[in-house]
Parts: sequence; structure tokens; C-alpha cells
Amino acid sequence: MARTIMHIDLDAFFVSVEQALNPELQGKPVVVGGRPDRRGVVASASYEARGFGLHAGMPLTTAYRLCPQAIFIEGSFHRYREASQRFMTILADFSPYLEPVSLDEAYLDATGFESIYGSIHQMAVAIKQRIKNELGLCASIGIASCKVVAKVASELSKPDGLLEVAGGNERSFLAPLPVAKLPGIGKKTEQILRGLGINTIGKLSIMPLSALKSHFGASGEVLYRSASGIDDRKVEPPSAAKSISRETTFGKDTRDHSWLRATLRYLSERVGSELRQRGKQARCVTLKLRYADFTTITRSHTLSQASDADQTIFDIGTKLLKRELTQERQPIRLIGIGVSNLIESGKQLALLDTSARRLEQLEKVIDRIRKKYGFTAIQTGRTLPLKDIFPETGEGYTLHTPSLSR
Ligand code: TTP
Ligand code: MG
Repeated sequence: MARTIMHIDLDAFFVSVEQALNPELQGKPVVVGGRPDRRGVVASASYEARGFGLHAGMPLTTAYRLCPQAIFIEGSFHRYREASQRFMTILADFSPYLEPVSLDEAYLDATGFESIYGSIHQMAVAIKQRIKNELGLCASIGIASCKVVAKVASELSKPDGLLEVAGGNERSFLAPLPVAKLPGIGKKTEQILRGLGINTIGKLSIMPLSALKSHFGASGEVLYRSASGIDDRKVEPPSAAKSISRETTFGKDTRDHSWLRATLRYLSERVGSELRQRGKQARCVTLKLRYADFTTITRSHTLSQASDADQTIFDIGTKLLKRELTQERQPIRLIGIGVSNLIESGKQLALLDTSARRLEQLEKVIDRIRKKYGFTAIQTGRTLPLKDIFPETGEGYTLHTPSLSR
């Protein structure tokens, strides 16, 4: 059956939240990321700032050189998280088939719901209007028969855009676009494709599948299908998420073991808490580290029995961390922990081990208290050293949380 899928992404999200709160910032080049004399990168640049060549990921010092008149703001994560929640709540009013992808981005399966609004176009206008009226933010919306085309369309329509690709036109819509517009094509893939003389999505779509597979392995097939506008991934509401992870970047690179462990403990508790909230247990735990030189590694361990216990996630994470620290001498810039291979909690044989069961009960109680009074209402002994750096929200400056990899 033909589907109607929307991809909705807020424009210059962090900056726009700041501009909505402080009208003096509107219409100006604004950067969220920090003071320009400090280490760090641009997290979000207003479209006025983009006119000067500024973009996310650019070092703040470069941004300042290109546009010294820009207003540089530190940013405040709890404001973005709150705006994100309100954004998702608005979207959920339009269709229950909502899949948040990051704080400011979601897919909505609108199939069948458009008739309420007259047309899919009018439904999208209504969504944009509510977001504008209630949050003071601009959303760009792409509409298509599948996720990948909807996403390309919303990106292309920015800012304040609305672009509908009619069913049957997926291929011809994508064909003239540069390959870099296709989700999943990063700098490296783009370079390889350029070497092969492929610069447009159209050219990519007529490459023999076998050639793409030989260059890109399993992802060659995904490339091949996306380039033709074929994508049968469903819009999956969060409960169907395949992994949960939390990560944090340190203000200063570190190799301090107790600090790393305390952070890991805190992140494990957040992951465990979300797992239990979703009624899931995990079979696989993954540690992520980014070193001072930006090399990023992940190390995974598969459990013999699925678990949703903070302690188990933390123990495995600690083991993986210890092993890694003996092999690599560089200081660490970012640490993250994630779980995947999720199953419904009820589906596992009853826990026989009573101490594990006690632990499970304790964590349920902690979850309840936290739900009522906020995450930092209870600090377990091992996260105490972190209280000073996460005073308000109990959260590091972690972007794209919750990270729901698919
Ligand atoms: P994006 O949607 O990629 O960027 P954006 O909303 O600022 O701009 P637009 O969508 O109009 O192109 O990311 C959403 C937010 O995520 C962004 O406002 C800040 C944060 N972010 C970072 O912190 N670092 C990054 O490298 C990126 C890409 C985003
Ligand atoms: Mg955005």
C-alpha cells in the first residue's frame, strides 16, 4: 500500500530556541556553541550566520574569523530538551506513528490522516503553524512515499520549507541532486564516488549493484536502493527502538580513572533507566570512546542473558574501558555507553538469582523517585563526583539524545 511519510526538521534548532526567547537575536548572525575564544565547535548557526560560511562542526575560532560580528551563545541544553519535548508532543497530535530521530527531527507516518485536513499539504501547513504559534520555531517538512525521499525533501526545502514529492516521482526528484544530499553519504563515500565519476544521485542509481557492493560492502545495497528512492523502512515509534545510548564530552580531555568510572556509572544509570522505562532488556553493551585526536572506537560485549540492570551495564562498560585503557595512552575526549539487541522484558525466563532480583527492585524504586523529582534526586555513591558538573539537569552536553540508532 502506498504510504505518506513526513520528515520534519526544525530550522537552526538551538539558535532558533534562543531567538524565540530573546527577540533581540532575531534576524542576526547567531551561533550556539560557546564563546569564540574557547575551544569547541559551532553546534548551530542561524541562517544569517550561514551566509558568512558558518556551519555546524566548524571550530569557533574559524567562525569568529569569518564573522566577528556574530553573537556567540553558550547555549543551554535543558531549554533545547524542553523545546524538543513540546515539538514531539505537537507532532504526536497529528499521527501516533511518530519516530523521533534526534531532538529536532522526526518521521511521521501520515497515511490515512491527511483526509482530516483536506490534503497532505494542508496537514503539513497545520503542523508548521502549530510549531510556529506554540514554540515560535520554524519547521521544514518533506513529504514522500518513503523515509529517505522525505528526508532529502525536507533538507532541500530549508529554511521554513515544505516540499512534497508525488508518488512515482521519487527517482526523477533525486536524480539531479549531488550524491552528498543522500543520507548516509559522508565525506569518505562521496570521495570514493567522485573517483568513480559519480557526482549525482541519478548516476549512482544506474551503477551496477555488484560494483557498489564491491566498493562499499553491505552498505552498497542500501546506497543502490536509496539512490532509486526505494526504502521500505517503517516509521517506528520509540518503543521499537533498537538501541539506547548516552554519551558525554568532557570539558577537558582526561585519563583520570575514577572520573571516567563515575561518568560511566552515571551514563549507565541513564541507559538502564530508559531501558526499564521502555520495558526492555538488552543483550549487548557497547562502550564508545573518542580520544584527544578524535579517533573514535566502540567495543561491544554480548551478554549470555539479557539484562536491564544499571550494574550489569556499568560492569561490562568498566571491563571494556579497562581493556581499552591498557592499549591506548591518549587522553579521552568523549565517553559513551549503549545497549542494543533489545527484547521485551517479560520474554526472558524469570530471574533465578535473588541478588539480581533485589537489584532490579531497587532500581525500580530509584526510577520511581527520579520520575517524580528529576533524575538527580538520587545520586548513587558512584556518580557523586559528577554532581558539581551537572548541577541542574544531571546531564552532560550530549547532543542527539536520546540516541536511537536503527
Ligand atoms: P540539525 O538539524 O542538523 O541542524 P540545525 O537544526 O541547527 O539546522 P538545520 O536543520 O536548519 O540545518 O541539528 C539540530 C541541532 O543539533 C542543532 O541545532 C544543534 C545540534 N547539533 C550539534 O550540536 N552539533 C552538530 O554537529 C549538529 C549537526 C547539530
Ligand atoms: Mg534542524
